[in-house]
Amino acid sequence: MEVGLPAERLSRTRSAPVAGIVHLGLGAFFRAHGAIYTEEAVTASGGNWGIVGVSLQSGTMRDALKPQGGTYIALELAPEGRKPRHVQIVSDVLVAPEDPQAVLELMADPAIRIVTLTVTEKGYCHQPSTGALNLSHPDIAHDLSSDLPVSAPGFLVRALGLRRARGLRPFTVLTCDNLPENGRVVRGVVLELARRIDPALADWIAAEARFPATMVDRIVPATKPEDIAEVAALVGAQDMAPVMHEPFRQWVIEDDFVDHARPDWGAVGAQLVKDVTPFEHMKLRMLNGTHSSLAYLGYLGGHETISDTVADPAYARFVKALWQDEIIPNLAAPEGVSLSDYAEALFARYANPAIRHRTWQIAMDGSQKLPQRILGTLAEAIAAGRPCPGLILAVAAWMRYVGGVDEAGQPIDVKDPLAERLRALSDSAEGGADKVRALLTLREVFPPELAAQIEAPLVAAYETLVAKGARAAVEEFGQ
Ligand code: CS2
Repeated sequence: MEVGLPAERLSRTRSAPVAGIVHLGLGAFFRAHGAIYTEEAVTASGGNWGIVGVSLQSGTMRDALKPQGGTYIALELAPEGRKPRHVQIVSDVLVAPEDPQAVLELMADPAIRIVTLTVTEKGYCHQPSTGALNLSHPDIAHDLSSDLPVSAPGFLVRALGLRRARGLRPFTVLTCDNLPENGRVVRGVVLELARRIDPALADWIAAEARFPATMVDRIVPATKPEDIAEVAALVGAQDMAPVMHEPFRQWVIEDDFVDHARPDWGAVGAQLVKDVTPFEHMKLRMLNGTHSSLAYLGYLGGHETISDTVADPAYARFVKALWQDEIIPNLAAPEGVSLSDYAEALFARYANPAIRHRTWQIAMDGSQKLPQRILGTLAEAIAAGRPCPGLILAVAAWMRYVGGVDEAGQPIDVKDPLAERLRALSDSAEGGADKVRALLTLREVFPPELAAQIEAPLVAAYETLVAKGARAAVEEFGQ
């Protein structure tokens, strides 16, 4: 018996608009970002832009949201206080593995004009270092031979195939994942898969569908059991799937939609632009690049969250040096943006003590994140003759982390699609230098030229981490 929780369940107080959007991968991030922008856009300007969510893996989200009519609380966490909002734009949730045909029929419904996605980096089934579809991925192998798909690219291709067969217009595919040129990546994997299934379908998609790029930003830590209790106490009803988020949000969208059909996101603060690339690079390298660096070095140094990590003066100095000395000099600012101001604002966001964003959570899936977050900056810096010792230390910390044992000799729960291979590579060698060399052979992550260029400083950084520990290495950094 849970004590102190209200018995009443959260419930819908107004109907959702007719659905015009299907969202694949209904996790916390989209519910705290794209869903809220969409609800506000409909309130501001109208339109049939209700959202039906699809879970590609399990029924957990559907089981939590259905009894609440698809609604949930988004709790804004600012240093000065909390602000709940009852989000009601999601009308239904389907679970793809239970009934893939129902998901395809939904995506082929003429009322659906946009399919948005947050399936994480690994959900695109591409090679992170090249962007090409990974044909040996088991889900892709499955989707090539079955018309009931399991992967996100598979659902997009088969649903577009149904629309073509029925004489309908395609939908716009709007990716909201943290990948550089994310529109081009999703277009690439969809076309490659379609071409192998039906070349005429691929031609039609290439000519008629649209894959705008986006830059998405809001810090949304995974919901914890204590958050559920906090929200219940605050709103007086039980919500089994609330989302916790910071006040800041940004959404930059390439304005290229099939038949110009989209919600009026521009009315509620989204930026609709011709070229998203400079915004994506800025965000991925300055925010996500330092997030990952702080995650590995912070975790190894014994810090549980990002705000704890940057409250440690050694790490605060370190992250500021990463921005000023290593990342900004290799970045072209989007028009009208000051990168130093952006860095300052990022620091304040990281320091927000109300956001408990675990270093362990951000450390997940590093093999899929490192290339666009850190290695791109490194490659360009080396080409320009600028060393980046801080980013090298961060990559070394990732190598320590995926070795699976922390500085106190305790196991690390490494979550990564390549976790087993990473551990095997690390374990295949005895000393630090050989471990680094073994991990550098991972072609999914490190292009050969870059691997050769960073090997020596990486070995040195790794050995420092082993000898002194992450906190001391960060403390000594730059002195
Ligand atoms: C984080 C991101 O988990 C992670 O890897 O770096 O989720 C980050 O919080 C968001 O991209 C912020 O917009």
